[in-house]
Amino acid sequence: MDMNKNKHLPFKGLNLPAEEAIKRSAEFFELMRQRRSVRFFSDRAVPRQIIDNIIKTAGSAPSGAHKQPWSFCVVSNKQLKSKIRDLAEKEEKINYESRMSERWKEDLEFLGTDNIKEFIEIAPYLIIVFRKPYDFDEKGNKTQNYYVNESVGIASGFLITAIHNAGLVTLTHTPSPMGFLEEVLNRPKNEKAYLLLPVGYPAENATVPNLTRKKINEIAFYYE
Ligand code: IYR
Repeated sequence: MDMNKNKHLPFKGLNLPAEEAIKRSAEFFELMRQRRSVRFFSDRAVPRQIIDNIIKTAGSAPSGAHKQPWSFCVVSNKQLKSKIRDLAEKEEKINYESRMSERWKEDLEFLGTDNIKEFIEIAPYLIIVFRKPYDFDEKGNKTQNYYVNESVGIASGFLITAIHNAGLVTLTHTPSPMGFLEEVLNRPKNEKAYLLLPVGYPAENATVPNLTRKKINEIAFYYE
């Protein structure tokens, strides 16, 4: 690799002693295994600074050719949230009534979901993640982005992790087709809605499905 093509900077990393690294990795797992997708939100206010910090965290994700092919729209306006709820429910009604197969609906039964999406109005913030298949340079010429789905998926993972780390909850909501989000938020034509994340505190009486996660031996295969 020719590192002189473009100047590289020295990098040391965190450089933790093994013992410390083991402890931190175990503690981080303990934190992350408590994350759940939550569908019942409180209207308790969330400080804007937290929202800024979690989005900065999402923006630190790796991306194809470092193109950072994402935008994060933050909606707290009540009228706009109501409008988004209304449009999301219209799509979800068609999804549940005709677009989703019987098998798909059976697979979702344990979640107890339907086309009613109250959380869109109750959560103090909605973060709508957009992916950008292409961009524009300063002259307005189209530029290419790479591995956009992978990049935006990773950034969304960072975002969800940051939300949980701040003691907040979210849900990866995809009221598809999501073109209405591009229209209602007046996004440029190179932005495609990717995920809708309600962000807030859980409702006092919130519940989550009783689910278990795959064990390490079901998901990890070591070649030693
Ligand atoms: N988008 C619908 C249906 C739905 C689909 C999947 I895959 C889920 O994991 C959960 C729900 C809804 O939000 O209700």
